[in-house]
Amino acid sequence: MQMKLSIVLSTQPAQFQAATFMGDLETNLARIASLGYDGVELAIRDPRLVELDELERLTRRHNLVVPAVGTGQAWGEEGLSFTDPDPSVRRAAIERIKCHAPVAARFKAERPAVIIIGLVRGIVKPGVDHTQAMDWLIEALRECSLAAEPFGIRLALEPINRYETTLINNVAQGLDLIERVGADNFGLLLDTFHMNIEEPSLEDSIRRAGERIFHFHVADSNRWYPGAGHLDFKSVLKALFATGYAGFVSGEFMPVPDATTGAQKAIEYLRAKT
Ligand code: LER
Ligand code: MN
Repeated sequence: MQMKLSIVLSTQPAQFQAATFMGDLETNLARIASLGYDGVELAIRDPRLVELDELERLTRRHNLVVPAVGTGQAWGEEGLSFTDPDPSVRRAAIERIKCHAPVAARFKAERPAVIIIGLVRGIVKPGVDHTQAMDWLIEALRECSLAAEPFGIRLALEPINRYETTLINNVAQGLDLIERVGADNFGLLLDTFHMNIEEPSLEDSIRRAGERIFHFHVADSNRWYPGAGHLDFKSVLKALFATGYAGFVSGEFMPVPDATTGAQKAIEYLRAKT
């Protein structure tokens, strides 16, 4: 069976460098579909600020599955996080993630859609004890996983490299966190760019994460489109599918030389690898 491919589209302006597509939704969704992608991963900072009916209409018109909704811009643009020392910021972050559940559930999806927990987990601010931050994180994840469950939605925390956060950088820490959160609908999103920095072996870590891999991001070692760097995608994808992973492989890379060219090169390269 052919691998299912999606690509990140930011629904609102953002500073995040690896939001591959950004800007006019209609044009970008048409372009993503015409390049041959099966789905689109929607980065939504605040669902209340997006025309959801229109977004849903457009994704369906282009027959694009929405396997995952990204939330990192709530951190990037507004500073919301599960581990901020200010309880009102933590509460706002939790409420924001909870309000993504009915949103993620309304789009076309082939499997339970995923809400991505990226940098909204926080980075452990100066003066905050790491153990305390972990406790806040676990509490927040329990509450959000429970709230997402009735919608049939799963949460996927992304181990993110050490230059972006001090909380959960690798798969081993992610699996530990899963144990502590103790919710069936809580798992991991693995991203080859971060893994290349943090994991001793991408393939071993993929095998270790196994059925807890709920979503998968691809970018090459330089965070350009797969094929532009030195990662061995044939081997990485073989390991991923050997775990039984049946979800989407989602392109999240810098728009180099531009979003369309990068997306086109990525799909050609990845299709040739499986
Ligand atoms: C988001 O998916 C990601 O990979 C992070 O680098 C966000 O900063
Ligand atoms: Mn990512």
